[in-house]
Amino acid sequence: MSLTITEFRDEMGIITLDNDSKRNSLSSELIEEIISGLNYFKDNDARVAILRANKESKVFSAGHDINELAKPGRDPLSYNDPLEQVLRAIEHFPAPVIAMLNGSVWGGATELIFTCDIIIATRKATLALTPARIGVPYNPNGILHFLNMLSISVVKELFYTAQPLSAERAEQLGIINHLVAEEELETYTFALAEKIKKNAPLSIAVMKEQLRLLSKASPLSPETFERIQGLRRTVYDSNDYKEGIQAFLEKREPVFKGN
Ligand code: YXS
Repeated sequence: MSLTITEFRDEMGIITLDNDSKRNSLSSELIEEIISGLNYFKDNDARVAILRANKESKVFSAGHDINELAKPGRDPLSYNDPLEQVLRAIEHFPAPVIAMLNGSVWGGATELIFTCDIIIATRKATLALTPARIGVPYNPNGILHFLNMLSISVVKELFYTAQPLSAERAEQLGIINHLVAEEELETYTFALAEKIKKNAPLSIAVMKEQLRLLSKASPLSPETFERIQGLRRTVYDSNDYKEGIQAFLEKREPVFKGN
């Protein structure tokens, strides 16, 4: 049974997350469908792609599928984790990817949205960063995605509180490009997509890749990288990481003890 709906017409691809019973949580299966949809669009010279959920979905995506999080002792956000793969698929997709939001976004799905090129949302959209809620040590590339878009004080607040950011505040902070009324969301998004389609695709593709390369151009010495990995290991080896996952699966609030 498909977890997404993939459409392609007039050089525009649309991927609709369609697994509301599991709040569009980013399972490896759902991620595989997103990546293959993007590959199909690329093979057919799409000039723009739209990533959305169903119209009536209250949750755009609940983030990484917690059932699939690496067991304690292994890095939950390693380079080849499905979430990291879909983030790279969006970053390397040679045309703009527009996120169309009308519901709440959680955890790794918030990074997925930040990785998109343009965000159009209604007031029902909220964005939450949740590693501290689960006991996950977010990864450097992921943190850099947020640091490239926000002041460090806002990034700290989002990571430390794990509280959802309102659409209004996200627009004020420049995360959401356009905040529109619910009844206008589709027409506004498709109209913007049409404007992009009329422009030179090679120019856009190369500017998108330059923006990706320049935004990541922060040199890390091997020693710094290894120190970060060592720090992250103390977290994903911890009892708190185990407790965060267990609490979610048992549908109860976690009790973190700092070890
Ligand atoms: O019990 P059933 O089978 O009906 O399934 C429930 C939930 O277990 C399931 N579900 C998820 N399954 C796997 N991974 C998830 N992230 C996930 N979220 C939800 O969907 C069914 C309905 O969930 P329910 O009853 O809670 O729905 P609700 O409408 O009352 O509440 C919607 C949410 C999104 C507020 C709630 O489901 C929720 O808080 N979900 C977890 C959000 C979250 O903490 N996501 C972070 C995942 S970890 C991650 O993304 C990164 C690793 S990190 O943490 O580092 O950012």
